[in-house]
Amino acid sequence: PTVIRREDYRPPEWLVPETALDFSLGAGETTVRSMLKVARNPDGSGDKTIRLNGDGIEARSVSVDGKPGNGWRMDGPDLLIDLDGDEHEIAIETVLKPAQNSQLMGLYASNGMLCTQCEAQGFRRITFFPDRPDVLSSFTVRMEGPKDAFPVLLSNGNCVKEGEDGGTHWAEWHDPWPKPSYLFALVAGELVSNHDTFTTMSGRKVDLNIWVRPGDEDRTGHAMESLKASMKWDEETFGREYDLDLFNIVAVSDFNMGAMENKGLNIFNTRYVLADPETATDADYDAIEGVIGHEYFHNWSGNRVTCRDWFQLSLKEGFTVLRDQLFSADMGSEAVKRIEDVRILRSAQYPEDSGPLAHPIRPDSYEEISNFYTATVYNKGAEVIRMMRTMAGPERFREGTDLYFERHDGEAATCEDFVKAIEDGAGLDLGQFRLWYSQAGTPQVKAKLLHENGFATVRLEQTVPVTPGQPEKQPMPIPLKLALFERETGKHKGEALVVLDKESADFSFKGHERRPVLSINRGFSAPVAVEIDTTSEDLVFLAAKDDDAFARYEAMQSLVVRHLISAIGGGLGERERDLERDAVSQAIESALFDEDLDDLMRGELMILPAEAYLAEQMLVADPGAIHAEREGLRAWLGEELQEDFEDLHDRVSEVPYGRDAASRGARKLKTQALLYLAAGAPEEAAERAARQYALADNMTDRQGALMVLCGLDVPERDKALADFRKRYEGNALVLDKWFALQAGSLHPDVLEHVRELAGHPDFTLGNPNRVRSLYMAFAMNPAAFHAESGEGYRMIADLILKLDPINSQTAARFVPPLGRWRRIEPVRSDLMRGELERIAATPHLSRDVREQVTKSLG
Ligand code: HT7
Ligand code: ZN
Repeated sequence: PTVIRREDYRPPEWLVPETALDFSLGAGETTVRSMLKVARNPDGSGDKTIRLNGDGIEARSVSVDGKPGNGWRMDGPDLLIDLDGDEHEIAIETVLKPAQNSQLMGLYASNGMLCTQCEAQGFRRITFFPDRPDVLSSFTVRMEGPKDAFPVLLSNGNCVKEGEDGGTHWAEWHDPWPKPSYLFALVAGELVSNHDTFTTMSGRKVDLNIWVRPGDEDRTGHAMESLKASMKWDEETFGREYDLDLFNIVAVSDFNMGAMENKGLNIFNTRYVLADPETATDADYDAIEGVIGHEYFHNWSGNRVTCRDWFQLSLKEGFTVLRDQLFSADMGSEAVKRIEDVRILRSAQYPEDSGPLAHPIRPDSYEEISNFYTATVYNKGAEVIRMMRTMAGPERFREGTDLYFERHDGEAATCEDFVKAIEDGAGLDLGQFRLWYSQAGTPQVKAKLLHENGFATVRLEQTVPVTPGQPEKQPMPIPLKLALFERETGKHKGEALVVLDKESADFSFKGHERRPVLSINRGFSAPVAVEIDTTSEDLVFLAAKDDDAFARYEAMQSLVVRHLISAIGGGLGERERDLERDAVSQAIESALFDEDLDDLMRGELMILPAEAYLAEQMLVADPGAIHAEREGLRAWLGEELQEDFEDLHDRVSEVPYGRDAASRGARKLKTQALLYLAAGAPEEAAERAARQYALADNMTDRQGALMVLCGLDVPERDKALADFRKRYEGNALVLDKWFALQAGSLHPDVLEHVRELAGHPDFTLGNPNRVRSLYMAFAMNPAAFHAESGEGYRMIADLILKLDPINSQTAARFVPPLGRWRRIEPVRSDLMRGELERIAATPHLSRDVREQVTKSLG
């Protein structure tokens, strides 16, 4: 396999100041004529050969400076031409078959329309080009096609000319902003738009369109509101103004990821555009707001300043995730958003960091770049930048980002450029901090509180675990916010920020006559795992009293994690277990009745730590034991607090539907309460859930009730499932939920259900949303995936092999769950490894799957 290394970066030999593309569109066949004005790069080595990347395409003709010729050759998939002068014009014709493009990279057909996906290396599936992010070009795009099939023709920038000739029509688009090929986009199809406008801070009017299939326009209101809010927020918070007169978003049903930030023409998975209360949950609404914001924010962090090479991916993704997190926090509850973000980090990124695919946020090498669109690059990347913001404070951080945008506008930059700009602009010394970019692994911090002579001393020790290719690690600077609570008053004297930058250090605070209670990593100020030497009483105290919402949640989680881990390990006698369960029950009960809490936050405090997170706490995990103990605790709490949960469910069921926080909080609690009740007294709960299902006037309640019913072996289950399917006939996104609820359920027969669902007429491997809804929900369902028989592992391995030739990017995303084998008990571990070996032994694997499987076995 060819390994691409960061250290091998060389500037491009040739630049492409101008690109003109001419598309003759057809779903069966599309002809692309490109004209590239190329110029020798003064920073290159003087090589006279230009390398134009290609992938699965053939050149029908090539000419240089108007002369067709054969002075070109192929080098694998790439086209090479020797050029004598410093400037030339290269014309190339390629022919594509969009309807046959099941990989969904390059130009493809989706639901009758044509659309593109070029990041990271899809442009080379359209035409030959130096397909690397540091080659920026001015694009002019002409497209023509049958008006009945493709009434709307869109590309980046502005439409400068259009016309028609019989049944054919054409449009020419010009993007005034030079951009790398990965930001190119084209869409052609039968689309209708929700149109609005936004006036920027300098008074420019921008036309906004959200394009969808006819019939879907009524479900675009929330996306449009989110877009306008994003534009305003970026002006106010980061001083960034939009820079074109037009901003288009198109929703497509077949898409490998969430959305794509193409300049002036964002392309979205329908999932992150379409919503109304009847078909979208509160979580869907939040996700739409977050993704719309994310893609919009890329206009500056990604497009105006782009990446020099793909190793710098976190430069745009980590920063943009941080920006979208701050945006969502400002739009709703800051505390709840922080908790949700940490939950994602812990369940998706921590396992990555402790497994065979661990990599730094700026990787050193890759075989297939698509495999590096990871939680590490995105979410840990955001945490790393958030730490800089915490150390600098928001105002100085803003000075740093202003300097970054000013210095690098129009450039292809590096992570180092970003750090330097923050260092200079915010006045921080980030010398040692750069280790966060190069070292993988989640740092482990041990915290101990010592108390003597009125001094409280926080003793901290860090270790950074060994990860593949990184046997030795250096201590990292870890900014930790902490507070010391007086037991009697329940108050502290102010929060401190300490930076642990050595293997160990003591931080002393005077004026503590009595031993205080330590609250540490408040607000999750650093993406580390903290092991704190404290008592359950202190955790109960913090769970009830901490004034930092995240720390309060954390104390509750720690209390439960601590109990479950010792119970799973078999270290608790019957009596001890009951005592510990009592402590958990009391903590939950006090959260249920705390009048200072809003319901959204109350809902967070009720969520039990995920099984994947519990597994992370153990060197070798037994998924069966984890599942049994966690569900056992839930059932015990469900019985113990049955009346409380019933009262709670009754109370919140009275709250009418609205998009406000109180109403959303009520819905969150409704389903949380049902989950406990279903575990404690399944039959009674089934009735309650069926009632919630029947009375629901919104998808959050309906889906919540159905989720609970799906996990129970009761007659109400099948009835509700059949109703759900019929009620939302023809709505693909809701049908995805129907698949996912069954595959992700607690029902003992999930494996059988998934097998049956895979043969359902509505199931297809051609649509990534549908594949994820069935199989990712299953792979993330610990009890089913880790079935002792190994059938769950076999099912996912079979899927990978079947999906690989159809959509290798999506197939490769199913490898990491199997790659956890080293951290699983021996019987299951062997079965998991066996499936990986079976995949590895299969001929003709894609580069995507091969890289993930080889590394997972290595
Ligand atoms: N920047 C976008 C990445 C993306 C992508 C990458 C590989 C294959 C398909 C893809 N679709 C979109 C998404 C984002 O982070 O904004
Ligand atoms: Zn992004």
